Amino acid sequence: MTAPAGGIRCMLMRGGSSKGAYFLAVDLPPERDDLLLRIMGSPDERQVDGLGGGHPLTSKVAVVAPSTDPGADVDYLFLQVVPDRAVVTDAQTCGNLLAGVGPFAIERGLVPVTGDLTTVRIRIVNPSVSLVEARVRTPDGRVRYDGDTVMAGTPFPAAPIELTFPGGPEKIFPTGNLVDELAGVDVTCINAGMPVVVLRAGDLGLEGTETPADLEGRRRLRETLEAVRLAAGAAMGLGDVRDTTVPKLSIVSPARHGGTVTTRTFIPHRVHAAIGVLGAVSVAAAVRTPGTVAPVEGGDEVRIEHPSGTFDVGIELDLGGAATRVRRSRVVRTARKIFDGLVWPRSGKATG
Ligand code: NQM
Repeated sequence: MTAPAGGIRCMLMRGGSSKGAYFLAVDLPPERDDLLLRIMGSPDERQVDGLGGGHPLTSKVAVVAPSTDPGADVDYLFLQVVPDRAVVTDAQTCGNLLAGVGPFAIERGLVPVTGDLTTVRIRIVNPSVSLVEARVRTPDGRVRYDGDTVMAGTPFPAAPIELTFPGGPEKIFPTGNLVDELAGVDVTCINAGMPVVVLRAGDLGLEGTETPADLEGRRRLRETLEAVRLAAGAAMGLGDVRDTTVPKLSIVSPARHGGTVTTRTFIPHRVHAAIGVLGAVSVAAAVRTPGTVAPVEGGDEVRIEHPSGTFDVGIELDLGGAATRVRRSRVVRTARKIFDGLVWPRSGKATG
């Protein structure tokens, strides 16, 4: 196959602490995955021949379309393009790229501006359907990206985007237990929007404050975590997770800076520079549910400490042991349009 002569319409955006390529679904052909690999520069750990930044956090794609659901304005499909392998997976969503979906939908004319603040109702279509409301600053009839909101994991301030999730999956403890022993380690398997395995740092011989590079350099630790993850995939009903990016693994320890808990999160093989959005919602639900591996008493506000700062999650739970449910959660993110134009994929075939 050769590259299309005219290029493909694409917007590059920072969404939260991640970066990705945003497309309208109508601008992508049916043989989408192979095309996305060539656009992003995969498989190549540096992704030097494409838009990807050589890390899972900067190798992401959002596909947006008008929604057929009367309760939503747009549908958001997230695709993780693995940098060093010819893999595009829809097994997870991404709450960071989600921050850019509202602005993108407004910029592409899918949602009209309604005063200083425009609410975009987004239907997340993978891995299962859920709804979220994004409140985007739109003074002067346009998306405002500039602002004063500082977000850990991103060095520069920008305009806030409030994301409100009116609920979570039916069953946030998919194994039916608050604690499971998997591959010899006590863990809490939770999914309040992102499947996460929560482990205590002390059980792994860690302090919990190690740097991402230090953790990624520990071969034995990575082997243990992968054994736990594969067992968790089966226990959480996700099947064989060898080639997918879920579940994530969050290693928790006591807060050091006045927050609720310290985290280091494998996503699942690289260590997150901060923490994912829905990953943070899952960790917040785990720490506020008595009986998990890391319960921390407190109210609806959870401050998660991570390698580059803190992440605040508002979470309202209906507590009930392993039957606990999320009533509502909310986070504040920022996003920024970096580039809008046409992207030319390399020619040839990325797979096979
Ligand atoms: O958990 C990284 C990110 C994410 C996902 C990952 C995310 C989320 O920071 O909702 O945002 O865990 O793969 O972009």
